[in-house]
Amino acid sequence: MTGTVYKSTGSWYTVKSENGDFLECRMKGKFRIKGIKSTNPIAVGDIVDYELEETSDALTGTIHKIHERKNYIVRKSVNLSKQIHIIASNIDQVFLLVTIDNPPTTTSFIDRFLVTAEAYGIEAVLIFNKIDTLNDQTLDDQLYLQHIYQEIGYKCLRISSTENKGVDKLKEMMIGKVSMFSGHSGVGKSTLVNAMEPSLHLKTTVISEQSKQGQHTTTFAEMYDLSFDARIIDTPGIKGFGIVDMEPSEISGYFPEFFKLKDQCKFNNCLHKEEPHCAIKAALEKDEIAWSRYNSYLKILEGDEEHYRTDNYGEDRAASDETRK
Ligand SMILES: Nc1nc2c(ncn2[C@@H]2O[C@H](COP(=O)(O)OP(=O)(O)OP(=O)(O)O)[C@@H](O)[C@H]2O)c(=O)[nH]1
Ligand SMILES: [Mg+2]
Ligand SMILES: [Zn+2]
Repeated sequence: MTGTVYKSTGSWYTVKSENGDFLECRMKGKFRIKGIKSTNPIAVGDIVDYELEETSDALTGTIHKIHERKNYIVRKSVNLSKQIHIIASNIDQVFLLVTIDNPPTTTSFIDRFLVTAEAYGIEAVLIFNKIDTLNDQTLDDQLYLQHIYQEIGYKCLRISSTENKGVDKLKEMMIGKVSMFSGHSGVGKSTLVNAMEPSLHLKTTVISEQSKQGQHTTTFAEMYDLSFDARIIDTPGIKGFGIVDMEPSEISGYFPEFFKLKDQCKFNNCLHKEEPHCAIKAALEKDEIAWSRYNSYLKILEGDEEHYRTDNYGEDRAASDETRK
C-alpha cells in the first residue's frame, strides 16, 4: 500500500493512505538516500510503501520503501557528525516567515534560507508577518527589506495572522499545492495556519517578553489538509540555518542578482572578493546590490556557521547570538 507521510516523531510516522485513513507506521530496515547521510531517513511529504501489521491492541504499519523524492529541503545539523536533516520533501513552495523585531529575523538567516531553497530548486516566498505590530521605525525596516527582496525577484507578502490581513492572498497562492512554513520560533507559523483554518486549533505561545524569542511550541513538522484544496507543512522554529556544503564557486549562482551579472566579471572563476573588474563589486558600489546580501554571501563563502541555540531538531547547539545587520 502507498501513502504520504504527514508527521514524523522520530520512531513513528503518521501516514495517510490513498483512501484517506491515517495510520501509525514504523520503519522497517535501514534507508539511505544515495550520497546523503541524514538524521531522519523519512521526512514529512515522503511517499512510502507500507504493509499493515496487526498487533493485539492496534493496527499499525511498517514502511519498507520510500518513493523517489521530487525534491526536499535540508539544513545541516551542527553536531560534529555534520549530518543533514531533511525538513520536508515533495513540496511545491516554501514560505519563510519573517518578523522585524518580535523575534528579530536577520538578513543573514533569510539569505541562508533562500540560498538553500535556490540550491534545491524550490520556490521561496517571503511573508512579513505581524505587520500590525510595526511602528514608524520597524515599518521602515520592513519596507526596506521587502524592497531588497522584491528587486531580486522574490515574491513578498505582508500579513497579520492575528488580524487576518493579507491571508486571502496567501490562500490563493496555496491552492492546489503543497506548501511549507519556515522561520524562527515565534514568528507566527502556527498562528497563520490557524488563521487559514481555525478548526485546526494548532498550539501557539506568546514569545518571551525578556528575550524576544519564541518558545519552540511546535515540536514536529506536520502536514495538514486545508479546506481550500491546499496542503501546508507547519514546522518547528529554527534558530540558525546551516548550509549544506557547497563549492565556493557555486554559491554566487544561488544569489539570483549575482548570477545575472557574473558573466561580466573579468575572471570566469571570480569569487567577487578582491578580484579586479568584478561586476558584482561594481554593482555593489552603485547600490544595485544590497550590502546585506553581499555580507551574507561572504559569510557563506567563508563557511561561517550560524550559531544555534537548542531548537526542536534534536541537535547539540553552541549558544551564541547572531547579531542583526
Ligand atoms: N500581533 C501579532 N501577533 C502574532 C501574529 N502572528 C502570530 N502572533 C503571535 O506570536 C506568537 C507566536 O506565534 P506561534 O504561531 O506560536 O509561532 P510559531 O512560529 O508557530 O512558533 P514555533 O512553533 O515555536 O516555531 C503568538 O503569541 C501569536 O499570537 C501577528 O500577525 N500579529
Ligand atoms: Mg508553531
Ligand atoms: Zn566577480
